[in-house]
Amino acid sequence: MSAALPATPLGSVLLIEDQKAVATWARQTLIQQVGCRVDWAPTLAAARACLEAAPEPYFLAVADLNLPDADADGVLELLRTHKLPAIAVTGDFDKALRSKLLRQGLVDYVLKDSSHVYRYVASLVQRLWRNRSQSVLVVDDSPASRGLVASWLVRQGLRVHQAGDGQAALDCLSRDPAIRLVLTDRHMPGMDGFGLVKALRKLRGRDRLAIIGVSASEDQELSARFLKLGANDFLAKPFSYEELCARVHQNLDMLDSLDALRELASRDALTGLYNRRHFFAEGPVRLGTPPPPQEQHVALMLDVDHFKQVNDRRGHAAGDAVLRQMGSLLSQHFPDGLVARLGGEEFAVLLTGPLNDLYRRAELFREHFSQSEQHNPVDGQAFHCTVSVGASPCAGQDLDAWLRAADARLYEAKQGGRDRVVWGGA
Ligand code: GH3
Ligand code: MG
Repeated sequence: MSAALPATPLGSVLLIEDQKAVATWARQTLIQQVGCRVDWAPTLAAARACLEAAPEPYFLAVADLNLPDADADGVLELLRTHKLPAIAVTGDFDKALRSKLLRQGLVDYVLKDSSHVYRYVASLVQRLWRNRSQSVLVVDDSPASRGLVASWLVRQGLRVHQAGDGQAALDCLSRDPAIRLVLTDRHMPGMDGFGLVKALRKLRGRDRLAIIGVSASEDQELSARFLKLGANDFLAKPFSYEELCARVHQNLDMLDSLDALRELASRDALTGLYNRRHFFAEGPVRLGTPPPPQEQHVALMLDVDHFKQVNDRRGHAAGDAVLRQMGSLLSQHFPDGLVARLGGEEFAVLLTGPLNDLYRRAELFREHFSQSEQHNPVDGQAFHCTVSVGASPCAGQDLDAWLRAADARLYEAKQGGRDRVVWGGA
């Protein structure tokens, strides 16, 4: 379980656009909103040069289809040759162009009809980047329609599983618990779409798994029943590529937003460590998992020594810097632990391993913290702090009793002169 917020490195986008002002605007929006690298090519020749010189393949192209040295066919040909997924941004649009773009396997197209266009493109780029790590499941007994929907979703960069009936879908979900969205047809042999929605909802709520019901449009009762049984959304057959993408993206966006909210609610803003709430929600899960043979669960309670003096003598900002340093060292030393700031200058870590190992690691952490230089961000002065640690192996299934034992050892460490680890049971 990682203790600090994960960073997501983003890929590079090739922006093909001949008008400098538009390209500048598009580039800025992509960088600010998505955080990706953007290379700009004003002509087809420049785009070809970028593609040949790029140290790593581009993740996506955002391409204007009318360039001084090429028309739409030329641009599409280059993208196809380099197998580069692309979003077309175009001013002229008609039915023929739409079917040509979709036939050529473009990920999407956007109409250049407002100043918001690149904000929309940026949100699409962000979605497509996230899709690379998202699994979805298409459930339909017709291999032809299942295959078509699956191929459209693959074009969106998603990892796609397929199943021919409800039972096969449940088996697939147990093999890949990372599946985030299920698109299910109504009529199937064995367990049908309604049965599948019911079974899925017993496993996961609407905030963890999105379900889109699919069926023929004439029967309005079908959509109502899908939704009442717990589906998040409904698609009436026949649907277009664009309609499918919009629904799938909306549902995945909703799940991502909920994940981000959950993540925010479980973190301490100052240190980035988990907060007290998350610690007490996850602690019992750890406690309930028996340790491997020869290993034990151990709780560490840690408290910065004479921390009030740091605040009083050097100011609150210096105190905050110490707490941030504590957070960063704890994450470094205990990436396998449940690490949290319980409040103020009090931290806790739940670890699992051979006792001798954990004892050594706790000592090593204490030593590293005492030796590391703290910096006052206001006057730049360097100073040192120490930390006291109480460590207690787990004896039973009561998290509070376990933590009380570690806290009693922490008290002994303070009484014994601070800057030490005291180890022992209740
Ligand atoms: P001991 O060695 O016995 O642990 O003494 P101490 O001074 O560290 O402990 P005490 O409980 O007396 O003081 C803790 C101080 O931590 C008091 C409080 O103002 C300060 N504190 C709590 N939260 C924060 C914070 O977020 N930032 C800063 N800068 N100070 C904080
Ligand atoms: Mg203290």
